[in-house]
Amino acid sequence: MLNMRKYIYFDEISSTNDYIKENYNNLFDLDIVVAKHQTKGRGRLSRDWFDNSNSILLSMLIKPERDILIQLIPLVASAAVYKFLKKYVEDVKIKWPNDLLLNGKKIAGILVEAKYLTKLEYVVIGIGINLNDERFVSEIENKATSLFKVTKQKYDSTEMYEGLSDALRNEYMLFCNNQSDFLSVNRLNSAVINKDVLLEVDNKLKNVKVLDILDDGTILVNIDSQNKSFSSGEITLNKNYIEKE
Ligand code: BT5
Repeated sequence: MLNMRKYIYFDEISSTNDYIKENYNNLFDLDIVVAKHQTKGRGRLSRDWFDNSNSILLSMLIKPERDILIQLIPLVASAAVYKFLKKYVEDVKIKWPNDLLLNGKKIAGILVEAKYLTKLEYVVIGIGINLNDERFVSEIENKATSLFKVTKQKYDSTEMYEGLSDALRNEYMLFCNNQSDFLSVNRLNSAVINKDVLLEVDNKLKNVKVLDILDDGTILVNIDSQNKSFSSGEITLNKNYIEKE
């Protein structure tokens, strides 16, 4: 059931994903937690998510009534972030499975985490979007961008939190009703389909050509002259976007 709470706000928190994971028993389906700053912001595989108190840091809790295909959730979130960003900028691309790029640089990342006991207990969708950042820490300065850097405008963070919350809840509810166009949004605006890229497979970088994103959320690539699909993996696009430090 959709409750009317807009979101739970913190000036500072370790990580909005961690807050939801620690408190999910006391939270409702579609509750959203936002923070101005995270002291332990995380990406996938324990990587850091950096912020200068200038970005959107937001997580949404899903308490599913029935099982959902979890590997589709990053793509549902990507479609929501894509639609949200397109209100402000043109050249938004989705780098499967969880990055949003502007002019080839990363403007947003998505971290989906889930807990299973006897069934799927919850899913947390965490989203970081660089908003008013004028510069970044040295680790990411060559590969990150913000809405400010591209449009030279500053954005009201409350308005942006609310806009992203609406976009995310809306996309997820459409997904639950089988009405979401998230797969076609991911395909049509993909940064990787029809590109020769590097894909990390078993800790090795392989040259592959990306052919498609399949209906189950996996990526179909041509690798060693064979077509294979992968459910997760790191893709490196070009010298502007080097995922491995
Ligand atoms: C992600 O991981 O891109 C997921 C990021 C999710 C962050 C949100 S913020 C709200 C919620 N609470 C959390 O604690 N996390 C979520 P991944 O694909 O693993 O990418 C991580 C990599 O992105 C890092 O290793 C850096 O190279 C790069 N990176 C870190 N901070 C960045 C930033 N602000 N902008 C662009 N790139 C960044």
